[in-house]
Amino acid sequence: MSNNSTERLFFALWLNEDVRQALTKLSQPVTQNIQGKIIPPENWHITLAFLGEVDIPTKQCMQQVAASVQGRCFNLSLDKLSYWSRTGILWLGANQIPNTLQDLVTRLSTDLQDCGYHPETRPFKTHVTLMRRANKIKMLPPITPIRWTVEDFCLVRSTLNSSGAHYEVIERWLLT
Ligand code: 2AM
Repeated sequence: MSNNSTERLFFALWLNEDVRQALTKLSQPVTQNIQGKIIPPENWHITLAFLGEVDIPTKQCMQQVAASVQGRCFNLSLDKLSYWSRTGILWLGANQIPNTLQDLVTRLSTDLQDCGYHPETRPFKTHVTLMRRANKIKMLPPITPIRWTVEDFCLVRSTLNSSGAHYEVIERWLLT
């Protein structure tokens, strides 16, 4: 739970409008036939580092790290529709992870440790969560890849309201 002095935060790649529209067209015919919780398009993103509840000095430290990263811009082909049966997560991801993206994740998770961040022990998985608690899915259709030129990364605030999680981009850093 958030209180006045902490915020639930994560670093992410935030879909631009073109990619969001293309993914809306791609996902609607798929998710309408599956029972589960559909993640609304305005919440779609790729998490780079989940920070959890952080206080103001920690947030400022993490913002300084983000500003020092100086990552490179890259092309991502979202070409893999998949399902994790254990968690019921339906997701869109990429068969090829650009080195530039992996470098960005590694740099963030290394440098954020100076602010008290505990890095993921699992390898980074590029994914946009489309559904949670999805019922058993036997077959997923082939998809037309969505190309995305990723030009920035963001710090996002997560709050819970009666309809679920609400995400708000609070700062962006350009990839050049
Ligand atoms: P997910 O979509 O794969 O579940 C905000 O909660 C974002 O951070 C979600 O995209 C979620 O990924 C990701 N995340 C990673 N680790 C998390 C954790 N321990 N708790 C909640 N969200 C986490």
